[in-house]
Amino acid sequence: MSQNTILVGIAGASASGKSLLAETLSSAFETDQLCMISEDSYYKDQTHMSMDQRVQTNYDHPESMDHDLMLQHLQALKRGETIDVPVYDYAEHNRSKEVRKVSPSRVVIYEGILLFVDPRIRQQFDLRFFMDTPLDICLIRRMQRDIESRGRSVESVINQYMETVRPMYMQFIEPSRQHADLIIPRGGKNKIAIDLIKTKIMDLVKG
Ligand code: UZR
Ligand code: MG
Repeated sequence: MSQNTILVGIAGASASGKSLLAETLSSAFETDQLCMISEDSYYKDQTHMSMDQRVQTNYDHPESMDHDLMLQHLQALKRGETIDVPVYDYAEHNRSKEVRKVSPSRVVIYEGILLFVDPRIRQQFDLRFFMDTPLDICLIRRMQRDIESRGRSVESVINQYMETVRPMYMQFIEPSRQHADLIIPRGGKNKIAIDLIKTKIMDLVKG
């Protein structure tokens, strides 16, 4: 690969529409031209911990992420190297034995709640976007998603929200928005914002 890989970071609250924006953008590109990686893949390996301990982990705190590995991967992609991205197992609250091989396409989009917190990580991105979706909308979407697809109850979603999701958002994620190049209101369905971002990425792709 002779041309540099363009690294795009999309951050914001849990259930703010990061994945939706990333997926919408990726549909505008050829599959071999763009790929997406979720920050969830970089939750730390917790094999040495019991299930009881794993449940206690604060998954909204920067310490829960293996940002060292993510930094290595971002640098490797820039050098044109293929990376082995861990596959996270939500049921086990742990990194699985599987990896996903990702070869550096022209554009790589990372999406995740804590991407702009660690200065070493955020500096790697050529473009930084922050989803500015109102927190009440995020909570409602999270409630629907976690009950439908992660087997949670209303009580457990509310408890987690009050114990970690909201406080960590206030402490780490919200302040990290200052590092974004563009703040996107109303979530992943903002058509004008999507068009502008698409155009900007295409400009970079053309060099
Ligand atoms: P997104 N998360 C879990 O619920 N369980 C895990 O084992 C790992 C992560 C949640 C995490 C965070 N927090 O809010 C969310 N909690 O996944 C981030 N509590 O994912 O950005 O797609 O919402
Ligand atoms: Mg997501």
